[in-house]
Amino acid sequence: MAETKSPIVDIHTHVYPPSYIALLKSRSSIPYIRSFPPSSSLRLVILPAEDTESTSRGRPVGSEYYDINKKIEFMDTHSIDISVISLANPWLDWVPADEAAKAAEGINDEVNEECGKFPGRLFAFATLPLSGGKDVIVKEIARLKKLKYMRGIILGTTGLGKGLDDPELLPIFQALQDAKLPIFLHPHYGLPSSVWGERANDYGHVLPLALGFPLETTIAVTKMILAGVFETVPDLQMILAHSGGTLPFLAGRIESCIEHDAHLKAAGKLGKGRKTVWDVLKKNIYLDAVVYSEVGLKAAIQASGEDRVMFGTDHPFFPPLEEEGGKWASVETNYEAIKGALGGGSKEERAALGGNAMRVLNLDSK
Ligand code: 5CU
Repeated sequence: MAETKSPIVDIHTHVYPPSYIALLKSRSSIPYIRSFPPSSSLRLVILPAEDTESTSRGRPVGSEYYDINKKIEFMDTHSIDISVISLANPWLDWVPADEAAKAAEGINDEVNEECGKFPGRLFAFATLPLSGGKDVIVKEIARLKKLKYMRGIILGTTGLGKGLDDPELLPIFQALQDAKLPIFLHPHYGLPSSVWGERANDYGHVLPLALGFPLETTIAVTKMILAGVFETVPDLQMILAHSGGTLPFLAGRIESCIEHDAHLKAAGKLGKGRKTVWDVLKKNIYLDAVVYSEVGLKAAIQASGEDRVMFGTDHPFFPPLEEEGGKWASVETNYEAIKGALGGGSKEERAALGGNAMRVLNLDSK
């Protein structure tokens, strides 16, 4: 029997829908879009560390950030069959509390409609109205079940403002578990600028993106583990951006520090029933394959399992610096890492490229 071609699925790919772009253009503090004379070209400024008077202020922003046809073009260029799109950072974290419900409804409906223009090719992770408070968030989670193309939600690391170990988040995690909506956890805030030192502006975006983002994710998930979130909400499913930051590499150290902590022992937190970091990695966590090297990807696969890693691109971020047309080196590097780590043509490679995402995100049902 002829083998059916297995689809390639990109689970880490962003959009700023047109209404969000309009909002960004109306703002003058982060996040915002504007030009900086004498140049007339627009720049998108989103990261706390990049709002500086230098060439590292923001990034050029073109139609690839908001035009859904450009997403499809990019997918075709890179042989991607299906994309699970998500609003890019910083989502709706900054929206005033009384506007959050309406903003999330609007963005989620708009993204769902964009997916409907290309049935079978686009699905999405929704955005939560985090600043609106628990009731508003839980109501939106219930509404998401009625949006045809939604397959989970994207979340930053601040939660309701106090981090993901905040007990007030438990009903929200419970609602997501009950609705079978996985969390795509994505960094934005990095580490405090003081960590990067006086010459940080000389180094462009490298420090916050290469180190700040992955550490932010690692810290957020470690705090959830320490707070016992995965014992309280045992079937919560999370997909971690950037192969879990540094979590696969540091899991052993984190686990050892937990096991040797007298304070945790005295508080009765080391007893039977505790899920270890390894348990959480294998039962609650999926990892994207956006790590740009075979070494990092092998750590991710060893930590969570080859059935728990999923291809991603981070489009429209990391385009080639010179306008070249054609394929993006950032995407090709991730393809190469998957091939190198799992073997070209193997069933494990096919699973990482798309099979795992099809199964976990239920992408067969349109
Ligand atoms: O290049 C960047 O700043 C980013 C970003 O902000 N978010 C993201 O997902 N990837 C890259």
